Amino acid sequence: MATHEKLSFCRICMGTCGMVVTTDDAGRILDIRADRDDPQTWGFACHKGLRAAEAQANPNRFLRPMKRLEDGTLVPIALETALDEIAARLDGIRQESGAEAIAGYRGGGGFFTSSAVLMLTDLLKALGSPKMFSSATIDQSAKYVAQGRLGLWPPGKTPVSRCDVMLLVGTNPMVSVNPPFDTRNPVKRMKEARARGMKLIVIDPRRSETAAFADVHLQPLPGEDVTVIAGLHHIILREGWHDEAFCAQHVADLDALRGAVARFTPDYVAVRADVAPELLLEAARLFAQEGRKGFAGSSTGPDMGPHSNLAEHLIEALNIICGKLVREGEEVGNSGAVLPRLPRKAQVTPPPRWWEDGPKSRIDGSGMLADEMMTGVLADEILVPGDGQVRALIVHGGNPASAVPDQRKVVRALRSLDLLVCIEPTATVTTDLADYILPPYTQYERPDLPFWLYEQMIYQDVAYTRYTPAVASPPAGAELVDDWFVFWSLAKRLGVPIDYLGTPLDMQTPPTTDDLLARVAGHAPVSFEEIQRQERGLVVDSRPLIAEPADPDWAGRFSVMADDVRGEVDDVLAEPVEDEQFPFRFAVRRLRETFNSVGRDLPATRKRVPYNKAFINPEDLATIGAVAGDEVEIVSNTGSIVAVAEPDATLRRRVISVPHGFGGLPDVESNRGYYEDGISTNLLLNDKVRETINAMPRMTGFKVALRRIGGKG
Ligand SMILES: Nc1nc2c(c(=O)[nH]1)N[C@H]1C(S)=C(S)[C@@H](COP(=O)(O)OP(=O)(O)OC[C@H]3O[C@@H](n4cnc5c(=O)[nH]c(N)nc54)[C@H](O)[C@@H]3O)O[C@H]1N2
Ligand SMILES: Nc1nc2c(c(=O)[nH]1)N[C@H]1C(S)=C(S)[C@@H](COP(=O)(O)OP(=O)(O)OC[C@H]3O[C@@H](n4cnc5c(=O)[nH]c(N)nc54)[C@H](O)[C@@H]3O)O[C@H]1N2
Ligand code: SF4
Ligand SMILES: [Mo]
Repeated sequence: MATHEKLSFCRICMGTCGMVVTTDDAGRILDIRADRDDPQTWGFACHKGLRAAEAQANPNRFLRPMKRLEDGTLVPIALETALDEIAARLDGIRQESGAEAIAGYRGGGGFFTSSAVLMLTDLLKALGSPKMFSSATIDQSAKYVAQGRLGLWPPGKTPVSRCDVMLLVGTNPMVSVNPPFDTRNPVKRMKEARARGMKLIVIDPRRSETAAFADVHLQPLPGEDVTVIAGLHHIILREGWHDEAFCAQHVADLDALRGAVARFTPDYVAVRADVAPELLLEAARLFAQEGRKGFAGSSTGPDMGPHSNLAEHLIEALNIICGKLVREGEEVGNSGAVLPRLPRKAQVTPPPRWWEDGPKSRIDGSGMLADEMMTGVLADEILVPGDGQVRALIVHGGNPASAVPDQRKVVRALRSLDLLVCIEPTATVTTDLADYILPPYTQYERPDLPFWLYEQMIYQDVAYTRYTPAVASPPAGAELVDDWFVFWSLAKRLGVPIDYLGTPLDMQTPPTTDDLLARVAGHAPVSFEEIQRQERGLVVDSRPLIAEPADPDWAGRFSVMADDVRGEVDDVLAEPVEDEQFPFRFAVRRLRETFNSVGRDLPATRKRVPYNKAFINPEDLATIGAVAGDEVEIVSNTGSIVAVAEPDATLRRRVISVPHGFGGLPDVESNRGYYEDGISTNLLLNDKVRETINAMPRMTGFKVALRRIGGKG
């Protein structure tokens, strides 16, 4: 049989790695390799992306729509019949309990499907339900909260390639290939940046692959980012290292910030977060004084910890007080690839506090962010009786039974639903609970654009995008569905027209995936056909976009220390730091080989990572009398898990780090056990303590105890 090589790009993560995909005549993926001639990613690809052939042939893949019978067994069902039945059940629920009883959850698989990414939200809107949830609010939604309370700066931040200095807090982009670092071949770009003299400060309890590049590496206890960053503010303001002229023009309440950080002296930071005062001073000096261009950026470390909104707020406030933003006359990073190229004025849009208007959760009064409700209240929205109780959930490319704290409660909630529908390619702990499973085309089987929703949060220096056609075909006999087709078909059956990206969809004739992608790219400076023509993508507009001067009478200012923010600072100062019962802290971390719960069932991955280990500093391990391979128990105030200990000298002491995304369903006979599936770290978490505004649970930096159980069971 002949083989064919086609260019495409990987959509598992934000890396957008250019790939060469080899298929047979039937479109089966035989092989995949990184495209060395890719103009953006220069031959980079990782273990996950290189498993495309295995992923396509994964025996855990669903190849037909499935329906669960009364006795719990799953049987195939024709797509149109499944859609009829689902629509009828949604209609019944809508009539009995109102549209609010219908909810949606979008996970990573949904986010990375560019033609359909926002359409579940639009379907719910058309039905009249605000109950859209997503993985964003169990991730870094602190970034929305911080912007919403500080104010916005339209020119944005300096792209990585032009930074003199970077401060990275709780992020390991060399492995996660995630912002705030440039995601296009991050390792090579880091080496280049270091070679041209960029200074790097990293704050991470682990000497991560990213920290290994740092000039200064602070290794605080996890969960203390507020303490450490407030300490940096304290030093910078005390020494007068901030940008006074920028603050005078653009900041409303610098003195309030000064007051709020007064007690975060280097000594206080040392006692509380265990960071040496000299190192803190050096980090502050380097960030504020070394070069004008750069920024502080973060990811899950601070954004999943206690007081995550405040931590993120203080990180962004560092950029503001040091004037580390793209300034008047400077070039904006990405002027807009598929999002519109708009003029950017170097002036502050006052704090929009979006969540204060619009629908509120009946559970805790939390509002909406980016058209979504907060996933931290999803389980209660399902479980708590009353008007608006959620009875049906449509899951678009997500695995909430794995991803959402706390696992036992979420599983109970999902079980209690009248209807659970998953648009999902592979068997997961969530599909184990679903009434219907509609398997979609997987990445190489559909046309696509790169992840565009956060285009401007990815700090690249060009307005680049690319198109891929479908380069592979699904296995013979498969009946798959385009993600968007589910939403379109349900809307049609329920008689509600969908507005997609601001324009109504034809509800008689379905669009094609390319029609929808053309809509996504509707604001690009070049035509969609031109984007389609360029096999390796293109810079859609190479004219620099220069930040314009502020309007002369412009009154918008950043608010760096509003009253509610100050209240959170006081809460931090008032809370107890040590807890004798729980002397360790838990730290999130990601693995090279898996993507949350995705990919761990692939043979080559199982070989490398059969289950999730507990990473512990060797000296800590010795204090409990344990050695590598022993089972240890990790106990939090909510639950406990048992995992195999792996000594890890890159971790500071008093920290335990276990990757998430593992484990079967809890407390059921079908659970194959730790050595087959690992264990869910969400058994340690609860949704009782939630941050204000985004209801974010505490997923890192919480206190735990550790004890040895014994040898391998
Ligand atoms: N290979 C791989 N890549 C991924 C993913 C994956 O699962 N695997 N997941 C993707 C997703 S969904 C996301 S959101 C991104 C996340 O991207 P990142 O946030 O960069 O993810 P991590 O690699 O876990 O890096 C988090 C770092 O924070 C540190 N840390 C833990 N707790 C704290 C704390 O309290 N404070 C501080 N300062 N640091 C702390 C950890 O030691 C770790 O080095 O990655 C994406 N990319
Ligand atoms: N304890 C703990 N919990 C966490 C985290 C943590 O660090 N610690 N991290 C959190 C973070 S940052 C995130 S983003 C969430 C992730 O939350 P989720 O996104 O809900 O979880 P994933 O495991 O990434 O599941 C993605 C699903 O999408 C499916 N998928 C893949 N490709 C496609 C496709 O083309 N179409 C469709 N329809 N589906 C597809 C995959 O098979 C998979 O089941 O988890 C959060 N939960
Ligand atoms: S880094 Fe890996 S998972 Fe991410 S896009 Fe590249 S190959 Fe895919
Ligand atoms: Mo995430």
